[in-house]
Amino acid sequence: MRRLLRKRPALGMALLSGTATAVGIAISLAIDWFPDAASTASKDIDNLWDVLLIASVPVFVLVMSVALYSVFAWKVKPGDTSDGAPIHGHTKLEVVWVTIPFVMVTALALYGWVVLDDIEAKEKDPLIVNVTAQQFAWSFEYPALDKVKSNQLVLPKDRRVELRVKTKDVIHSFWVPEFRLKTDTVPGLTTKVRVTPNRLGRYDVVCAELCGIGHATMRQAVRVVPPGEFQGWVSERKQRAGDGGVAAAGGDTAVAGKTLFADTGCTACHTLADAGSEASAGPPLDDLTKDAAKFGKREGQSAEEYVKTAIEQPEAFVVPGFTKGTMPDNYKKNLSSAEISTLVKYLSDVSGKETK
Ligand code: HEC
Ligand SMILES: [Cu+2]
Repeated sequence: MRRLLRKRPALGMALLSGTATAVGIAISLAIDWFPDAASTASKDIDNLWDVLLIASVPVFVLVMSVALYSVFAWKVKPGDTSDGAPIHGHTKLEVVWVTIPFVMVTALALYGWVVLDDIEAKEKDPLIVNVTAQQFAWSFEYPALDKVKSNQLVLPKDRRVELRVKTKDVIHSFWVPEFRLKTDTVPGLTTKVRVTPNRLGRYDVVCAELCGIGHATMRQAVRVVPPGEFQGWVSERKQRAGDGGVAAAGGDTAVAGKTLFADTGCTACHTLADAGSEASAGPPLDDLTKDAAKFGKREGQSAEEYVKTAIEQPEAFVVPGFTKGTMPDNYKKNLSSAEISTLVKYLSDVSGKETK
């Protein structure tokens, strides 16, 4: 190889670069870049990604080969302090290195545009979901389904969905990696994502734009369910909003509270032994009764009133040692009053008990 490079440098370089390109493409295609595909857009986007990789590797190898070759072939001799030869360009070469990238980039942009146009296509009668982002939580509302609200995004399989995404504060980014779709949430604008989920399962919606101290906790469940189950879920949500989930828990407020505590995402920030959560973005709630008595008295509130206010208006009193604005202040809006009383009852009961 060395002799070949010395005797016929062009042929040697071509052989080396060809091999590097083949190996590079093989490696980049073998890597499993994305999680399971769960929407009709996923396949198109994965193909687009592969084409981009196949197009990028040769460019990378070419640029690196020329750079490395130049470094070694025209290395200065020790003691040589003379200037390099004055060079005034090479028209043919310049035409080539402008034209080829221009054609490549244009072709790839066109391909990308066709794919985007395709996956964003409007379809008749989509299921509309209003998505609201705020530091540091997502909330979902189904305007055509009696304005059912939820902290989980539940979607029926194989139905076109239009997500209308807004933010109450800063820029966030709505991203469900399995759907391969992402949109920024921009103050003052409503951005849209159209998606047809086509794989049952439980995924996460994550915030993909650093948005403040609780950014990493801005992660909630997305469930794709069979259409029949979706209908059931909608009626169950309606019923839960009415009675705080007590009937669904067989009349047991403690069970209803525990379920609500987990489903609403409180477990993402609070430690509570009874709910099996161990998070530390917010104060541990196992000793809540102590705090409620101490801080509640200061505000002239009963313990239960203190807990209710802590959930409905977290800004009203900030537990020392924690940052104002970390706990989402949308629970009053997104939970029904029955659900909030279930939570208050549950937290007041469970934190009074000695838990292991
Ligand atoms: C993103 C993180 C986060 C989430 C999610 C969250 N909290 Fe909090 N929570 C906090 C922080 C931080 C504080 C302390 C600051 C404050 O008082 O506002 C707090 C304070 C509290 C307090 C007062 C605690 C005390 O010791 O006085 C209660 C009660 C509470 N949260 C209940 C809940 C419930 C119920 C949920 C779910 C519906 C929830 N939190 C969801 C972060 C969170
Ligand atoms: Cu965010």
